[in-house]
Amino acid sequence: MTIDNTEGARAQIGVTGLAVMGSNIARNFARHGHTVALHNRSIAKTDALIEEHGSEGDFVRTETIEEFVGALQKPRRVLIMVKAGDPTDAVIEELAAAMEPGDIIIDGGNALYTDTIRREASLRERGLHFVGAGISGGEEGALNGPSIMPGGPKESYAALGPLLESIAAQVDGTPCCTHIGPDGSGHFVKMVHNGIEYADMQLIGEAYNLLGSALGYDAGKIADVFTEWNGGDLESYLVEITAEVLRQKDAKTGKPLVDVIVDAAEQKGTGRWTVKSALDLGVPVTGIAEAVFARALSGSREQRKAAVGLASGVLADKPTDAAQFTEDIRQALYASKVVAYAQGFDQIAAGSAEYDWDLHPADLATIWRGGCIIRARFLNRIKDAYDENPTLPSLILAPYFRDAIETAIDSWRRVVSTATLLGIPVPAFASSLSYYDALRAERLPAALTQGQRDFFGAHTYERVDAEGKFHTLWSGDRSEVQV
Ligand code: NBP
Repeated sequence: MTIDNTEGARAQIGVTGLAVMGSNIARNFARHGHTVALHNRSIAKTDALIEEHGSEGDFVRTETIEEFVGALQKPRRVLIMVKAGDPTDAVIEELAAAMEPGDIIIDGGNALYTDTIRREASLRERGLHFVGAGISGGEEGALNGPSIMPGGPKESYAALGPLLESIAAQVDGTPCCTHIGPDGSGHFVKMVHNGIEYADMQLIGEAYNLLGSALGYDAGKIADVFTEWNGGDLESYLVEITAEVLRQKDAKTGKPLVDVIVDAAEQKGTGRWTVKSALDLGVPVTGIAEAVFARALSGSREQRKAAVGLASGVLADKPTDAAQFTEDIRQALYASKVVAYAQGFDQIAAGSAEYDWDLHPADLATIWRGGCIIRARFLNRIKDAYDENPTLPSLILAPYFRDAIETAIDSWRRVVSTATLLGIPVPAFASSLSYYDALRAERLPAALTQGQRDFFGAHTYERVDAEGKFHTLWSGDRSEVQV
């Protein structure tokens, strides 16, 4: 049932799901002069928001879905900010029953993009617009300006875009929000964004570990290194907060907080989703995969406890030139980060081709420059690279990044080899370097793989000097036949 109370239908946007993300986004809308209808399954969160922040703007308190929908101007725009998964389906169903054709439902939760594709198709059949919007920036971003990645029907963006752009982060006068593409594309790029975030955090973690384990720096000194790095090419939100976390003292013990935090990293699943999707698409996202596995290994606490004391073999001496090794680590971090982003953008290109989304990498680099967790100075360089050549075969081949890696390559090799000789794990640094070496190799051992596959499974191979598929009669006279 729809209650169309025209007099009362004054809200430009409705937000349902008023936990931390939803209430901060609702406040952000209100602070930008929009009238916001509020709804939450349990009324307590709605009332708490109005009591604590009601003075920040124009809110409409509603209790039932019908009241909520009736409070909205047409076309009605409702942002769902509930727990991803079944709760989202339940809320969509309730809303869809109360809404009319042409209305817009936006899911701002961390939905799996295939769920978004399914939901969009089903709501389209009912005449409703469904927008799967990736939102990055955590609680703080939601309140003060997130990066927003809305997918879905382009025509709904005309009614929705200006609202979302008004609350998004702004960089150089450009909002960190743009229409991404059809159906699940917004949540897909948000997923890859999170995957890149995993890789970035793992690389920073490896740099921190090297500074501590190879150079003997304490947390405070490592914080200073990160602060210095943040003044250069590595300038980014994650590098900035790394210094802050490392500088934090534990009130109870007086030690650096990081030294009393259990070293087992948790994950909510978007990194894992990114890797699963990359496996399906056949895209090597080695940096992201290593980051997901590194978190899993860190969390295997019983196994790790049992393995402490295993032989390290003879270890090399620690580097004597601390300044040089610190610079080597900085270079290795930058080069590995370029690889992680290159792989993430490859996955976006593959997803775009698979689902016919026509995604624009330069647009993504633009809206990731502010508001989101991976915001970084070098996203400007990525935007420039794709503006110059939208069909770059790999980000690594853009002149700017090619030069950056050429500058970093000797340092990168020294870091990976030194870490190995010192017994310090650097899975993301090492796999990124191996990826780079494999990408630039003229010949790969895949020729042998093809020979083996033909031997045991008659899977055939191609020749470097002739067209077609070939098979060697391995269990016969070993002559070759064309198939
Ligand atoms: P949560 O993910 O903790 O979800 C809590 C909200 O979901 C509450 O409003 C709760 O209502 C509602 N809800 C649940 Br649980 N089951 C429901 C159901 N069956 N029907 C209706 N409502 C239901 O909140 P959050 O951390 O604010 O995140 C919201 C969304 O934003 C999630 O999808 C999350 O993945 C995504 N996200 C979070 C972040 C972040 O940094 N936290 C960043 C980006 C995106 P109740 O009050 O009645 O229990």
